[in-house]
Amino acid sequence: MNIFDKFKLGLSKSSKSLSSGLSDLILKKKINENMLVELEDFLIQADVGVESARELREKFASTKINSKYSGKEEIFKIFSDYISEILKPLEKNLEDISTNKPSVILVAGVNGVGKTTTIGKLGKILGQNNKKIVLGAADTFRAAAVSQLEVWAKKINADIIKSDEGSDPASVAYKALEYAKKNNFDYLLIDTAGRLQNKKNLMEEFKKITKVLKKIDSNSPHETFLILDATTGQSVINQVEEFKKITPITGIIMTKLDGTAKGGILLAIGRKFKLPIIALGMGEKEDDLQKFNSKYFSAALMNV
Ligand SMILES: Nc1nc2c(ncn2[C@@H]2O[C@H](COP(=O)(O)OP(=O)(O)O)[C@@H](O)[C@H]2O)c(=O)[nH]1
Ligand SMILES: [Mg+2]
Repeated sequence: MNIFDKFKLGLSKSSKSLSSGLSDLILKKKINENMLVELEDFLIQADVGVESARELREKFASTKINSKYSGKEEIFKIFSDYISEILKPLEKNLEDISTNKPSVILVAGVNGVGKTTTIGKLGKILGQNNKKIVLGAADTFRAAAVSQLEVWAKKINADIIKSDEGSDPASVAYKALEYAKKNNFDYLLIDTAGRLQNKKNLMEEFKKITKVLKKIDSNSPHETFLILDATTGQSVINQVEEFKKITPITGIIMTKLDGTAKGGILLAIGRKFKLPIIALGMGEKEDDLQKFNSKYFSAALMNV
């Protein structure tokens, strides 16, 4: 399967609901004020965000389209062009982050969004061309979190640095970076716990992790990726806002796009926060993380 096909498959639920909804609205009704209001409502329901819904409505209103004669593709293209316009500047190439040795990537996000799984998949991508990967198990809150990361380390042939359940996450991060540096690793990916309900603790934890990493390399962590679960809908907006207060975010990875019909949420996030988008999770397996590509995303979402 080529990469575009993977995007199409991963976004098929969203694409189906968005494109059939739009077809119903645009092609079966006359373009008038009522229809435009319906269109905006539909887009808001599809989780693209209120700003994007309004802008899309305006774009559509100002375009001279005679629905009788225009092909569906032509109309969908207006939408897919808008999506690329917003998301293209946010593409961030994974290869560009490898200028440090080791490059330290801290992974943040609330419980269950897919942090550990994404670290495994990301490690597989970054480990191509014999790059050496080590994982730091700094989610010491649950023993299961460490063993889950161990399974991934084996699967992708990476090393892992861990400690006992309940031990200090910052000390794991420190040990992991020490190890990565001494053994000439290319990437260190650090897993963290995501108890956002205890924001003060989480903030302290991130502060401490960052502080000890800087003792070894003052520029680290080089990246902090926030993982967002697309199936949780509008609450991801709140998660970005909260995590931005906790630690500087250098990129976003959205997971579980395969499990939702509301993949338009990526547009809402992109439009609102303008944070770089690194990759998209479209399944649970090791090859189910795709580097972000705005063209593929918009074309797959709009089914053009
Ligand atoms: N369908 C689907 N499931 C995912 C994806 N990413 C993660 N998951 C699943 O989400 C669940 C939680 O993932 P986990 O990595 O443990 O989340 P964490 O608590 O943030 O570390 C697991 O069952 C994963 O297999 C994805 O892109 N698609
Ligand atoms: Mg985890």
